[in-house]
Amino acid sequence: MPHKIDDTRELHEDSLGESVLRHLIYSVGKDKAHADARDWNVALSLAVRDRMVEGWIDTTRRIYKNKQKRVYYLSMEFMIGRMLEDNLTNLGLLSEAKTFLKSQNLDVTTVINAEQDAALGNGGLGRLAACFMDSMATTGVAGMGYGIRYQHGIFRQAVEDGWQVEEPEDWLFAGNSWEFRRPEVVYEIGFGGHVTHDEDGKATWHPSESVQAVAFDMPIAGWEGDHVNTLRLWSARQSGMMNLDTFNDGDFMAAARQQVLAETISKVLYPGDHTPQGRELRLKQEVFFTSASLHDLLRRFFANYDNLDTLGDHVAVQLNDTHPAIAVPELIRILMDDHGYDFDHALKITRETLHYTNHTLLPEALEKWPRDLFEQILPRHLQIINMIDGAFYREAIEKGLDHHIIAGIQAIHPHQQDWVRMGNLAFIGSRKVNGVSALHTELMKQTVFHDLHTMYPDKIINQTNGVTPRRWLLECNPGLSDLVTEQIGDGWIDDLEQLKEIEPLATDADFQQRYMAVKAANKQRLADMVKTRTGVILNSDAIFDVQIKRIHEYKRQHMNILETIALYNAIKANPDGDWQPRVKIFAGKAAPSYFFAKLIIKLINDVAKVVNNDPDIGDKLKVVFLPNYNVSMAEILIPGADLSEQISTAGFEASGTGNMKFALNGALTIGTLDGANVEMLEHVDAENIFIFGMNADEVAERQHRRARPSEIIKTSPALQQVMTQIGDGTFSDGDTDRYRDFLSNVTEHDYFQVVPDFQSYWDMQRHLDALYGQSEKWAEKTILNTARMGWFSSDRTIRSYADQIWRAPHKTSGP
Ligand code: 26Q
Repeated sequence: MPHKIDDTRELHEDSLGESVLRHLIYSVGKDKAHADARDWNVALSLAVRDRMVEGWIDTTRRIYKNKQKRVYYLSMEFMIGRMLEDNLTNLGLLSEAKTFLKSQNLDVTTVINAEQDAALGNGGLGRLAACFMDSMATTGVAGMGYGIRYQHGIFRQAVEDGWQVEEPEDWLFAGNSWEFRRPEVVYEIGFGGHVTHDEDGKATWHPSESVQAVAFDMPIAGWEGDHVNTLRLWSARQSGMMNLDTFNDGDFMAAARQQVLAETISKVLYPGDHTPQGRELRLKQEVFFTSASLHDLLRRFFANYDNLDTLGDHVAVQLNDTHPAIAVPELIRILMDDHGYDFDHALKITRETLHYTNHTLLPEALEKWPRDLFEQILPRHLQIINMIDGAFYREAIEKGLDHHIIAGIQAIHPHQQDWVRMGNLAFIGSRKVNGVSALHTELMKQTVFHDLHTMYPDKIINQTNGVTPRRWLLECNPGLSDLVTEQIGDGWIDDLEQLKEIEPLATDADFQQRYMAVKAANKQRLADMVKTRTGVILNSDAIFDVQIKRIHEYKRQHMNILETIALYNAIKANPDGDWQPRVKIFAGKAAPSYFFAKLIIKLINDVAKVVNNDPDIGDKLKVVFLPNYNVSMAEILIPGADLSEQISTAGFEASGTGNMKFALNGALTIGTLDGANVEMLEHVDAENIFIFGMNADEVAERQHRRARPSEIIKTSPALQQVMTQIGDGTFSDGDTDRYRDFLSNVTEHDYFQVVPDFQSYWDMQRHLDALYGQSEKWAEKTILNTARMGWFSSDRTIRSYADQIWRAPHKTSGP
C-alpha cells in the first residue's frame, strides 16, 4: 500500500494478517487459543482502521490546503449497520482478510457478524444519511456528518405471543472499534436562563444549566479508500467535574445525580418515525447536537478565514429534516451575540449557508414545539425567531402576500402563538429546500409549502434519493456482483449506470440461467435465516414476497395481510387448484406508542399461526414475521426476494429507498404510483414494474370526498369474508374483541384507502403468480431491473446535491 504521510512511512509494513495477530495480542489482550469471534472481529477491525488513518489524515490535509468547500450533513439519525465489511470492501482488503481468516480456521461470516449493528436511527431517513456518507467519500466531496452518539440505538424488537415487545439495545457494550474519542473537542451547550441587553442593545444569554458535547469520530472511506471523510457524533457529559461542594458535604448521590441528568441527553434514540412526541428531552437533543456542530464547523472555518461574511461560499450545511432546524436561530445567535453582526446581516449569511431536506408530508409528522417550552429552554432563540418572523413578514408584504397567508407560514402564528413550527422556520432560514423524489417535491409545492413556494418560487428543488451500490449490491449480493463483473468489468461499482451494459443479456438463456442460480442461492440463504429465527421451513420454489420497513398505516402492511388471508381462503376453497406457491415475509418495527401498528404485527403473527399449520395449505402459502428487522437483516432479505412490496397509499411515501435496493438486486416490484416508484417506472419501463391502485390525485380526491369504504366491501365477497373472519375470531382463537379497532378503522374510516385499492392489488398479485410460472419472462424482467436501476445510486444523488445545492466540488463519474 502506498504511503502518503511521512509520519507513518515506517509503520505497519506488516501484512493484514500480521497486523490482526498483533492487535489480538496487544489491543484485545488475548492469545489465539482463547479468542472468540468477537475478539477476532475487534482485532481485524483495528487492523483495518489502522489502514484508514493515513488516507484520513491525508484527506483532511488536502481539503484544508485546497480550501475545498466543505459540506456538513446534520442528522439526528445515522442508520449505519455493521462497518467492517464496508471498510474491508472500500479499502480493497476483503479477499486478503478472507484468506487470512480461513488460514486461522475461522468462519468469515461469523467473524463479520460478531459486530453489533450501529442502529442510530429509525428507518429511511437515517439509512439515507448513512448511504450519503458512503457516497460523499466516494465522490470526493469534503463532507462531514454530524449526529448524536446515542448510547442506546433503536430498541430491539422481541415478539411475545405475537405482540411487539421493546427491549433495550446496547450496541456499545463491548466498545466500538471504529471510533476515536476526541476529548479535546468539547463544547459547552446551554439551556434555560435569561437574556440581558446592554445599552447598545447587544444581547447576552445567561443559560441556567449547561452540558458538554464531546466528539467521537469515525472515519468513512469511499470506494478504493483514498478519500476518507469523518462522521462526528456528540456524546453528552456533565459540565465541569462533579460538584465538589456537594461531594464534600457527603452527598455523593446528589452529585452523581447531576452527572446522570447531563448524560441523559445522548442516552437514547427517540423511537418514533412519523409519530413525533413533543418531549423536552428530544428538543434538548436537537439543540445539543446542532449547536455543538455549528460551533465546531465555525472553529474549523476560522482556521482558514478571519471573518464570517463569506461563510456560505466555503461552507454548505444540509439539515436532514427539521430535527436540526434550530440551526437557523442558533447560527444567527452566534453571528449576532458572539461576532457582533447585526440581525439583517446575520440572517443573510444564514440563508447563504443552510439548506433543508423535507422527508414527509404527513401532517402529524411535521415537527412543532410548544412556544412556552421554547421560552423556558431557549429564551434567546425565541427572541431571534420573532425577529426572523418580523423580517419575513416585511418581505412577504413587499411581495404582495395577504396577512392571513403570511400568518399561516411564519414560524409562529402571530395570533395563536402556541407553537413554533419547525418546517416553516427551516424553510425561511434556508437557501434551498428539497424533496426526496419528483412526486414528493411536486406535492410539497402544492400542499404543505404551497404559500412559501409562491413567495420563493426558486427555493424548492428535487433531489431523488439513492442507495449506495457498495453495501446494497457489492457486499450484500456477492453472487450477483461477481456475475455482473464477469460480464462488464467492475466499473459499475462507482459508476452504477454501467449496469446498462448487461441489458442485452436479459434474453440470453445462459445468462438468465446463471442469474437465476444466484437468486436461488440467495433465496436459500434467506430461507436458512428464517428457519434459524422462526423455525418455519420455506419452499424455495415459492415466490418470496417481502415487505420490510417500519410498520405504519400509510405503508399498508395491513393491505398485504388482508390479501394474504384472501389468498388463503381461495386456496382452501380449491386445494387442488394450480396455485403458484408463495411465501409472505414481513419485518419492521412499530413505534412503541403506535397501538394500531402493533395490532398489525399481532394480526400478521395470528394469520401466520393459522396458515402455517393448516394441512390443506402445506407448501402453497407460508407467512413469516421476522422480529427485530435491522440493516444486517435487510442485507440477507433483499438479495433473496423475488417480489418487493412498495404499496403505500399514493402521495404518502416521500420516496422510499428499500424499493431501489430490491429492484437493483433483481426483485420485481408490486407498488403504487408513490414516491420514487414513479421514477423507477420511468427507468425500468412499464412492463417491468407492477403498478396498481389509485394515483395521488385520486387518493386526495377520495379523501376530500370522505368516501366510505362500506359500499366497496359490499361488492367484494372475498374482502367481506376476510373482514368477517378477522371479526369472528378465526385468527384469534375465537377472541372476537382483539381486532375490533382494526375492523372499525378499515371498514369505517380507512384513511389510507386499503379498501378501494384492494381489488387492483389482488388482481396484480394473481398476474404476478402467472408471470412467475413463465420463468424466462420473469428472468428477463428481473435482469432488466438490475440493468436499469443504475440511476438510483446515491453517488448520483450526492453529485446532484453538490452541483445544485452545495455548489461544492466532487469527482466526476465515468472514465
Ligand atoms: C420527529 C420529532 C420527534 C420524534 C421523532 C421525529 C421523527 C423521527 C424520524 C420524524 C420522522 C422521522 C423519520 C422519517 C423518515 O424516515 N422518513 C423517510 O425518509 C426516507 C428518506 O428520504 C424516505 O425514503 C421515506 O419515504 C420517508 O418516509
